[in-house]
Amino acid sequence: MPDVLTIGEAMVSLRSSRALRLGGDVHLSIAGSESNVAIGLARLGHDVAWLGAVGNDEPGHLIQRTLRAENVDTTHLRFTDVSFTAFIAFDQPAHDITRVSYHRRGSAASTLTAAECVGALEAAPPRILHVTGITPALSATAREATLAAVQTASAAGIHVSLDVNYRARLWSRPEAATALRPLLPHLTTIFASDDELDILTDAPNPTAALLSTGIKEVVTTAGSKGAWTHTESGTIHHPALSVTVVDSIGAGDAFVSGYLSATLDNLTPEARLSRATTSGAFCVGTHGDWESLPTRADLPLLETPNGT
Ligand code: CKP
Ligand code: MG
Repeated sequence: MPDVLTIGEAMVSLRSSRALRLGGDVHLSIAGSESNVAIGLARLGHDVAWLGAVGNDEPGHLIQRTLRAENVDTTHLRFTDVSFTAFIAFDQPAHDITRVSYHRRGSAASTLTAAECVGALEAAPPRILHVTGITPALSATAREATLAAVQTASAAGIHVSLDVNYRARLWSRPEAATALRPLLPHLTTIFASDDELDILTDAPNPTAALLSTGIKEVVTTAGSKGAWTHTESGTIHHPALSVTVVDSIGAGDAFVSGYLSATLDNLTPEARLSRATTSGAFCVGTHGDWESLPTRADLPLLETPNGT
């Protein structure tokens, strides 16, 4: 039984230290929330598979090769000839400003189907299924695929985790609400930043309302203010670690991978938040969405500052 299956879109990423229109050197890598989480979990020693579709092109092969190198199981990676691998560009039009542009409409990942997600879950049921609110924004079939995956997993008693990850460039908040609210009855854990909860519910006390639907825990983050886990037994808070932030993109995924890792290790809610916060702190210290994610041996370096 694999520990985790994640489903989503992985893209090739181009990173420039100035405005992209000026040309010059770019750093080529991969990006994508769900594959970032998969890499984070694999680095922490878990057995994790990523499901997604990529173009039968060089970027698609870069994604496969990178995930394999990071010990992520790519059995469920599908190459398609009908569409291309998406790309994401990160450039710096001004000092300290990272601009993100997507080139993903009609991409390979938008051909994701319910049948392939359900098939993967049935062939090798994981302990946790992790999805994000990005995938249903890609296309109608990707939306159906996400819903079918969470329905199948929850019916099989699998822990289902959703990171809301609202992306204003992909859809409006009402569109996201329409697509994400039907997922709620099937979820075990929700990750959201504090300004994303109103996408999931109109209730004045969103966390209480979400817990009353049977969701076991709602984990909220607010950057440097730290993170909270809300359960029926109450709310606990964990402060953010004090580190120099170089690049915060990917921090949410790092946080999720640390949290799910500690969940797989059956740790307490406090310890889950602690590992999540530590993973997030590793991610923000350098450029790149996933490159600086910690291994298990790395965790104490930030848990006990200066590594002492
Ligand atoms: O919420 P995060 O900053 O952790 O997410 C970053 C990822 O998938 C990044 O890799 C990017 O490609 C994306 O989120 C996205 O689609 O925006
Ligand atoms: Mg996020």
